[in-house]
Order: sequence, then structure tokens, then C-alpha cells
Amino acid sequence: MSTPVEGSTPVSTGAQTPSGLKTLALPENASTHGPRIDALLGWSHRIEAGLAAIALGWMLIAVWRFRGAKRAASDGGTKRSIAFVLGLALSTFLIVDGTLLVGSEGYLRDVLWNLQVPAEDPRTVRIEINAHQWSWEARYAGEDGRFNTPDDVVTWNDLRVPAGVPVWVQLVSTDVVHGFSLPHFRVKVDAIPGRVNQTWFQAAREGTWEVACYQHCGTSHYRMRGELRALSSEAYAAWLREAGRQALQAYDADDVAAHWGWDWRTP
Ligand SMILES: [Cu+2]
Repeated sequence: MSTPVEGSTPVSTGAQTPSGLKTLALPENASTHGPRIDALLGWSHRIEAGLAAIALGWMLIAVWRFRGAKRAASDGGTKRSIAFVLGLALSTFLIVDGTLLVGSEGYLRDVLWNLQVPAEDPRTVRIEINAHQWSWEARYAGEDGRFNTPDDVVTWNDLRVPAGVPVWVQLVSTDVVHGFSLPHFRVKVDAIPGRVNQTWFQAAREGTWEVACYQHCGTSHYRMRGELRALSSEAYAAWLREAGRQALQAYDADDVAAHWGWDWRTP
């Protein structure tokens, strides 16, 4: 069930029927690239169902067709029959799997391996994320556009992005491996100590969704949740300006733990 958070829109946590019951369906999609991921999943499931039906059907037919047959002692096959079966298996494998591999190459490149961040897009919002046991700490560069400077905006379990704009995330972890996941955006990437990973997404509309950890990262892993709010561009800019102003006032050069940001990595 959704957990209403005081003063905000309830976070959507899963696909729900009108009566509020959860279904096995994917959570609603809130990103611009989500439909392609969902279509890929849908087609994979259809192909798997087809293959399973062929294999099971073949087995059932064989059981029915030879149900009264006498048990025959196995002779281990002749060289010719073994070669025939091996040849048949190998050709089936090459034709079926080869076709799938070649056919899905474009999809792999465009959808699953779509790591080409729209870095040239001047609207692209950059966020650094530091995962902890058990929270998400996020850092925005502030007005100067540079990270780890006094006007950086730092939030806890509270990601804010403008809707309809690419969001480029670079992330690490301070302790163990965490899994940064936006289920409603079909985004999953590991947060690993000592390594900067990256991903990007784009919210299709305004709203509030869940940020989850999908690696079992310790006893309170289940509590490692945050909110992602997709705002209008104006609301986002206003929030960032005000938060940056407050950050400047609260800046403490001696607070070493607060200075975990890094120079933005360019690919
Ligand atoms: Cu975690």
C-alpha cells in the first residue's frame, strides 16, 4: 500500500487495481523510456511462453502417442543417429538463438545499453548520489554549476527533478553495495564503494514516486527508501534557488563528512 508522507503526495509503490489490491503487473510507468523496456519484457515473455508451449506440447504428444509401447532397451544409438541428433540440436540452437541475438541487437543497443547520456543537452540536470546504510544522500551543484562547493544543495531521501528533462545521475556508496532503483522509471544501477556509476532517466510527467534499494544491504535494508518528485521546470528552479541560498548560509567548511562530492565525471 502507498504510505502517505506528511505534506506531500502519496508515493506510488506498485500497480494497483481500483479497489487498492496489488496485482502482478509492473508498477505504472512514469518515464519516457519505460514503454520500450516494458515492450522488450513483454516480447521476451511471449517468446518464452511460445518456446515452453512447443517443448511441453512435444512432450505431451510423445507421452500420449507412445503410452502403450513396450519398453525398449537403449542401444546407445549408432554413430549416424548420434551425429543426426547433435546436428539437429546444434542447427536449432544456431538458427533460433542466432535469430534472436541478431534481432535483439538493435534493442539491446537502444534500450538496455542506452548509456549514452544526453550530455550535450543544456537542460540536463546532474545529481550526485551517495548511498548509505540506510539512506540516499543527493547533491545538486547549485548556481555555480560545480560540485563540492558551498552552494551545493544536499538532500536526504528526497530527490527532486524537473519533469520532461534528462536527469543524469552519478552515484557511489560509503559502505556496502546498494542498488539505486526507480521502479516506476525502470531504472536500476548499483552504488558501489570506490566506484562512480552512472545512469540517466527522464520523468514523463509531474508526480511523486519511490526511490528503492534493491540490494540486500543490511538489517534495515527494507527502510532504505526515498521519494523522487518530478516538478514543473519553474517549481524545480525555484526550489533549487532557495535551497542553494539556505545551503550557503549553513555552509560549514569544518564539517568534513558533508564534503563527499566529486568533480563531475565526463564520459
Ligand atoms: Cu541499500
